[in-house]
Amino acid sequence: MTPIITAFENSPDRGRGLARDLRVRWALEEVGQPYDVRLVSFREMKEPAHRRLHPFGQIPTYEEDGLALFESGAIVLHVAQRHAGLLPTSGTARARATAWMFAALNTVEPPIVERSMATILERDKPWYAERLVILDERVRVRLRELSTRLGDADWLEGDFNAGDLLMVTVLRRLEGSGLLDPFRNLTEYVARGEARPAYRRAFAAQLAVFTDRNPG
Ligand code: GTB
Repeated sequence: MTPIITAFENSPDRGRGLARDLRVRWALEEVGQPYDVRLVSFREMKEPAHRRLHPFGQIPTYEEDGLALFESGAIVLHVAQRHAGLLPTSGTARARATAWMFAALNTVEPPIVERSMATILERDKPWYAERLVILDERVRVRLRELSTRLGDADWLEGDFNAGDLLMVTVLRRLEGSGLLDPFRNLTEYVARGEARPAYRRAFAAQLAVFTDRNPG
């Protein structure tokens, strides 16, 4: 069966590639696995039929031959385990690449998401400016550490792998914040990820959903 993923019917980012189905699309494109997409509205995401797939009423989900998955990281890991190309074959290298997948989602993404949510939901609060300074610094700490580790390498652990795929999507969430700009090796790292043909196909497919619904 062709896997089916879910994505926003109407993404609030207007096709900028920030919703998390992008990482799943990218992984599927990297390994050459065709997929179908079921678009869901915000209302549908909270209905029982979708919650059976995703207990938290979110996207993305993934269905294939009796398997239903939620959590973008778990889906990317599943795709990477089933197909060649996204994880090294040697056990040690595979474990290291998996550690970077967790680092992206568990160590780098949380402060970035917290900052991004504050800019959306807390902008009108009297303490917003003060809080933003704190949130910015938390993000900068992680960027500094990541930048130091990456150094002048192309990818985090040898060849491009699922850890880089997730890390690039996480860092992209800082687009427009200016926080990434001082870290030249990280901006180049993100650009390298975005230049991959599989990324470009994934981005174009997600953008097409938005432009089809919002012509002109
Ligand atoms: N931990 C889960 C995962 O990794 O899969 C998180 C899933 C998640 O946050 N899904 C979001 C969602 O369904 C979409 S990606 N939200 C609807 C809801 O919770 O009701 C997050 C996202 C949304 C919008 C933008 N944007 O507009 O810039 C960026 C990222």
